[in-house]
Amino acid sequence: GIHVLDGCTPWPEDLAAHYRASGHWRGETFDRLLRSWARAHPHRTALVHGTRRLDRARLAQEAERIARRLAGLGVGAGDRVVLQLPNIPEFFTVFFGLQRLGAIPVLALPLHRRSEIVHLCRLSQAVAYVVPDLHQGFDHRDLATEVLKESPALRHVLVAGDPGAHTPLDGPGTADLPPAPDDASEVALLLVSGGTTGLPKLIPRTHDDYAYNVRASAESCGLGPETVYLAALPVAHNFALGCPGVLGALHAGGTAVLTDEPDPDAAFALIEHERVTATALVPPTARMWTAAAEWGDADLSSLRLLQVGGARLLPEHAAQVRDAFGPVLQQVFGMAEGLLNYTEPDAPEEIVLHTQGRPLSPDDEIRVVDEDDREVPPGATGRLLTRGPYTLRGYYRADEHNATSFTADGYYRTGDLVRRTPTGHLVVEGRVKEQINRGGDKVAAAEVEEQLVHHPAVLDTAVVPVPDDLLGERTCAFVVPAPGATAPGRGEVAAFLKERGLAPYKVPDRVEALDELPVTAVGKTDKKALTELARQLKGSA
Ligand code: J2J
Repeated sequence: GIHVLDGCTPWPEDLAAHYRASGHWRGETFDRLLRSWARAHPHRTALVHGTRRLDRARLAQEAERIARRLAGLGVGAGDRVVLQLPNIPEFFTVFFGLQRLGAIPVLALPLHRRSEIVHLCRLSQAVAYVVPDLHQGFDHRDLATEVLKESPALRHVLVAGDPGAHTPLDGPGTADLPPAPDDASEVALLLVSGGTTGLPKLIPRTHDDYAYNVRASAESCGLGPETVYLAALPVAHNFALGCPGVLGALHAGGTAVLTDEPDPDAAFALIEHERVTATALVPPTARMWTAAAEWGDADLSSLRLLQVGGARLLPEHAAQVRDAFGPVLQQVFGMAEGLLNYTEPDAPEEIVLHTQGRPLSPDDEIRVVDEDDREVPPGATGRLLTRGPYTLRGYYRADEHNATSFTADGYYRTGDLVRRTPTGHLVVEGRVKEQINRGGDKVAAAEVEEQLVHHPAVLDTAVVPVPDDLLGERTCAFVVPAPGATAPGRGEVAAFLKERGLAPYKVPDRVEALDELPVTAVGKTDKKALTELARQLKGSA
C-alpha cells in the first residue's frame, strides 16, 4: 500500500497506478517543484506585495532560511504546523519552508478565531502556529497566547512581524538541514473544509494529487510565463492557492501579486499598475467589480481571465460581469475536497453564463444520484458524488464522519445538488448539506448551533439560510429561550459567539425567537419549515 500520514485514507493501489500511468501523478514534491521553478528562471518575479518583489531564486532562498529556522526549533518531517497568514510573501516562504522539511502546513483562514484554531491545533496535534502580528486591526499574538493554553502539543508560536511575547519568524536556524523527503504520495498540506458538522474537518492533499490539481488547472486556464495572477481571495483557500491560483501562476512561469484588499478601488489600481492578466473572485466581489468597472476609468485591458466561483453566480449577474469585462469570465465550481469544474476559456456564451463548468480531469468520475444512491435520468437534478485523481478519499482523523461522507466504493458525497447538461457541464441547483454559503464563506449550521446552546438563555436553536441579494444567502438563527428567560437578541448573540472565539463571519445575520422549533414527522427539527419561515419574516421586515 501507499504510505501516508496516519489518519488519512490512501487511494486504492489500482487507481493510484492508473493515475501514475496516465501522467497525472508525477512523483514530484512541492519542494522539488519550487527548486525546478527557481532553477529554470531564477530572476523572474515570483511574488509581488506592495513595494516588495521576490524573484524565484529569492523565494527558494527564503524558504530554505525558514526551513533552517524551523528545524532549529525542532520541527521535522511529518510534523503539522498551523499556518494562519494573510496574503503576504511569508505565507509562501513558510509554506515552502515546511515543504523543504516534509512538515505539513494546516491552512487556517485569516478570519479563524480561537474556536477554530484550537480545534485545528488539537486535531492535527500541531507543534507550531505561525501568525502575523496585527492583521486588519486584530492582534493574532493575543489569540496565539490563548491558543497555547488550550493546545497541549503546541510548542511554538512564530510571528511574522513584531513577535511580542512569542518567537520571531526571522532569526537564526540550524546549519545542516536533513535531506528533503522525496515521497510524493505523502500528504503535502491539510486544507480546512467548509464543514457541515460541529467542527471544521481537515482535508489531506498529497504532493501527487495537489501538484496535478495545480498543473492541470494552470494548463486548462491557459496560464503561461506572461501570467500575472492577482490573489485577492485569501491564499489559504484552495481557490486562490491552487486553482490555478498563486501556485498555478508560479508553475506556469508567471508572477503572483498578493493583496488583502479585494475592493475595486484597490484592486483596479493593482491591475493597472502590475498589468494583471488573471484573478479569482467570489460572486459578491465580482458584482462590486462589475458596478465599479462601469464607472471607473482604470485600464483593465490586461485582464484575460476573470474566474468567479465559491457560490452560485446567477445567469443575469454572469451576463453583467461579461458585459463589463468582456469575454474573460470563467465560472468555477470547486471544493477544497478536490473536484474542480471550469467553463472552458473558449466556451460558447450559453455555457459560460448558464453552467458552472466541466470536470478538470478525464479521470474525474461523476455520479448524479437520488437519496438511495441510484443514478437519476440524464439531465435530471440529483446529488453529486465524485472520485478522481485529486479528490480526497477520507477526511483526516474522522472515521465516523468518513463512514457517511463517502460511498463504499470511495465516492465523496459533495452535498451539492447538480444537473448535468448533454455537453457534460454541471449546473449547481442547490444543496443537501446543512451548510450556508454566505457569498463564498461557508457556515456549518451545526457548528453555530453547538456554540449557541451554551448560552444560558437558549434552550434550543436552529440555523438556516435566508436569501440575500448581495451574498446569495445570509444566516438566520431561530432561538427557543430557556424556561423563564428572554431569548437573546442579535447583539447579545454576536457578543456571546465572539467571546466563544467563533470566526466573525459565522455570527448569525438575524436572530429570531420562537416558542418551540417545528419538527418533522420523525421528530427532527424541520429545517425546511424554518427556512420558509425565515424567508417570510425577511419579506415582512
Ligand atoms: C455554486 N456553489 C459553489 C459555484 C463552490 C474553486 C472555487 C470554489 C471553491 C470553494 C474552491 C460554487 N456555484 N460556482 O475550493 O478551488 C460551493 C459548493 C461546494 C462548496 C465548496 C475552488 N463553487 N460552491 O468554494 O471548499 O457547495 O471551495 O461544495 O470553500 O462551495 O466550498 P469550498
